[in-house]
Amino acid sequence: MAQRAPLARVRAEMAGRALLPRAAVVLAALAAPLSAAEGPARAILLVPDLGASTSDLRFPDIDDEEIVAFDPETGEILPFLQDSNWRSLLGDADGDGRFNDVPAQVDAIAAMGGSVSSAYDLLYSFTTDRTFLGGTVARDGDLVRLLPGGGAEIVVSEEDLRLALGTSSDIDLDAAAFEPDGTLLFSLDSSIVTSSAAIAAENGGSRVLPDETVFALPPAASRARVRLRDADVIAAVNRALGTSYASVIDVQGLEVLDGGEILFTTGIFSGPGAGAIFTTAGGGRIAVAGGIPLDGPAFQLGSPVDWNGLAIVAEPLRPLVLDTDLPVTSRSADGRISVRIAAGTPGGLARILATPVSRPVIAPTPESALRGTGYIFVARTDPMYARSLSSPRTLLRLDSRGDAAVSFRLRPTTPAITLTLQAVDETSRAASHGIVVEIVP
Ligand SMILES: [Ca+2]
Ligand SMILES: [Ca+2]
Ligand SMILES: [Ca+2]
Ligand SMILES: [Ca+2]
Repeated sequence: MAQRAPLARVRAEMAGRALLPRAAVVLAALAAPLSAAEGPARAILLVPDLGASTSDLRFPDIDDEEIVAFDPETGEILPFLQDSNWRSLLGDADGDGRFNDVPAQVDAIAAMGGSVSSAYDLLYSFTTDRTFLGGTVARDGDLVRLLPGGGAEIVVSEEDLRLALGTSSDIDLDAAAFEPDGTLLFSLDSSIVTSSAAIAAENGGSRVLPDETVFALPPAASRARVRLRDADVIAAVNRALGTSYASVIDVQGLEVLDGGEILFTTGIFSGPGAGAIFTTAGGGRIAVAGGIPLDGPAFQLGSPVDWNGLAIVAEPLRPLVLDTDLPVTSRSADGRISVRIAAGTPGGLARILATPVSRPVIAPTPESALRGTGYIFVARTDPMYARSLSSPRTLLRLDSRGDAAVSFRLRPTTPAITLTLQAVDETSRAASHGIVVEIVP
């Protein structure tokens, strides 16, 4: 159980960091009722399974390694972490000179308490094993935290989960959430067979545990418990929908509220329940937040979808978005770097910062004067930083939605270079995540 000490430390670090600048907001949210039925508006973070399209034309496509933030008060859905942001966060992890080491797919996210404002405030599981800068190998059954500078720390390991489940099967974690006392709730992406008589007894006598099963692992425990059997999950969904599904395919996203109510997403990708967030409250319902039932239509989805990851945080989140369609841009012909900003202050100004990024990726700097992510992802020591701070070309007027788009033309003499760009809202001082653009000959 070697992960117990790191888990406690990580929880304290992440909750403490989040509480410092926003204590009043967080404490107010914690004091509010925490029932999903009548709870306060809060940010809901979601990872699509196999990609999704939304009818919000600002960001019509979401890939399955990307995370979106849904605001139940406004119904707005915005990218929280995109492909281009992963390039900035992870750098050139495999050392081939390219900043293209984006994870194939994220299959679990978990919030650790407190607020979430940057990618460093979540834990992740991936669908494949991957190696981070610094050499840390995250297995698909691990739950990891990202470290500034491109590294990662394994917070809960696949091996410890496998031992706690009493199985010799290879496991892949695909849903995770933490109760206030640090108990990990989790689910796996395929069925396993346990050799633990105690776990089998909790599972109605069967040693086979399907991928809808929700397990619980308390902080000091060496054995996992069955929190929800697959039959419990299927019954909750059928009660919520009035259906008679024999299967919900998979439990793919988990969150738990302070009262013990469990929210979950399933592998149902079409028909009733597709794209819904369910709650165990009342024996099974579609969760409600800000007065909105969290079914597929709530998310303005343009196509049937299911959610592969779920995390709910205690305060609204409106990430300042910086995005590019072309993370790899040729300087030949009429090459351009085109970027767009979204969700800034309507009618305000936003600054685009840009510098070359070194290999490996630079460590971002925490900047106490900034809101949003709270980090500077560009290289402040580079001369280009000062120029981007003062150039009239990098100051953009935002429209009535807080959006702007700009295109920089590349001269044929522009060297092959990798740039990091970041947006800062001049009014709110919110900072976006960084993006990376590779300029190639
Ligand atoms: Ca690479
Ligand atoms: Ca996984
Ligand atoms: Ca595995
Ligand atoms: Ca599962």
